[in-house]
Amino acid sequence: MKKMDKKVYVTQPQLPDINEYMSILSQAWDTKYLTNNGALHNEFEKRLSDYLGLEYVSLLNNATIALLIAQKAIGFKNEIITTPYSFIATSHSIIWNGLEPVFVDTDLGNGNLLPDRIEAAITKKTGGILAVHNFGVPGDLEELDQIAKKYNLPLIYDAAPCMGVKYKGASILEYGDLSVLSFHATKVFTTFEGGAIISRSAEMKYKIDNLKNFGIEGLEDISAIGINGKMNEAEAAMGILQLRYFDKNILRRKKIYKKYEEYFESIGGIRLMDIPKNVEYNYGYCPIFFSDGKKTRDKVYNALLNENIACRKYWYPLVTNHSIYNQYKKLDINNAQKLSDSVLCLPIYPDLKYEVLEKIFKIISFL
Ligand code: T4K
Repeated sequence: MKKMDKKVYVTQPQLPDINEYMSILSQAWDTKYLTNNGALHNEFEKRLSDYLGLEYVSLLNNATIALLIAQKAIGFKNEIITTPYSFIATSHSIIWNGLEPVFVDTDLGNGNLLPDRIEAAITKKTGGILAVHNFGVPGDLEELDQIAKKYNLPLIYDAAPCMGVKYKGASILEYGDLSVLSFHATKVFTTFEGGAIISRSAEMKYKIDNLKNFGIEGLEDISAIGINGKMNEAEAAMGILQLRYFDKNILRRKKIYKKYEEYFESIGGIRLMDIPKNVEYNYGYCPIFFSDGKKTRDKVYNALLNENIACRKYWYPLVTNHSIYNQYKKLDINNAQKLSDSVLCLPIYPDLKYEVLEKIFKIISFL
């Protein structure tokens, strides 16, 4: 089999003509205003809020800082119930805030926290829930909401991969007290680095905007121990540009995902994640799960790599299997372990060539 000439990555950002970007960025050149709530920042924030149909949007420099700020703003304390099946930033952010993560299990369908496991883990020490819309697909949103309300616990969603995802016809970001988006280069929508926090009130947005700017209230007044979480003008210009093409890009991703779906349905033995019918997905990831776990997963991973096609085992190892996490509390997390041992994320991005898909199918069918 002929190797791919050029390395194929698990993802690639979608970049329009650079001149289009430069013409937006030139505004910052004209004003020499590069950051600290510049005109492009404010324009992107407004356009994003309109696009999402959500009133309270704050732009940040990345989702990790956004997670730190969100937890401070909502008042997370003591122990935080969270998932072991995520990118490491989810649980790192809890520990960076001086809090203790408590890991509970996920479902097997799409890797989201199981509401009954969350409820069973709640104690007097519990001071918040940090759930993830894993791979951008929601879990049981209504039930999580009810549990958070019943126990009076703040609920934050790490919605890093969720730009554009809809649940029951509206943005998935409407759920929880706060939601955090990532605009990293590996996400469906990118501002190089970047992120956002979606809040529910003008007061909360004000608090978040204050915390992301060192807590500066006025020239001689600091009202909180803030941090530098600001999005700069170059990133905001990119955001404005990305919004122009975003819907088209999702459609192109969807076509690729459907090809994968058709192929895996035809061969059996490998399943894709559960995407509920009431979800409009952004096709940010194409994870497949192998019924016999690591054995075939690793074989396929190595065979693809050998042909210059780089896939990723998101999320392997499980967060709780890193030795630096030994000291933190985990309950029964068997499903999460199973997912971590059997997942492979295949390349998916708007420019991905169908010939690459054909190649991937051929490699898999030979094994
Ligand atoms: N919560 C969740 C659930 C997350 O998934 C993430 C981030 C966060 C929180 C935190 O968000 P941020 O603070 O980053 O905004 C990446 C990203 O660094 C990370 O943002 C992302 N999740 C995570 C899933 O993946 P790596 O180390 O796997 O990325 P890397 O550099 O290996 O890139 C993967 C592939 O993407 C490359 O093989 C090629 C392609 N690529 C990458 C970059 C950076 C490009 O084509 N262009 C690029 O500029 O972590």
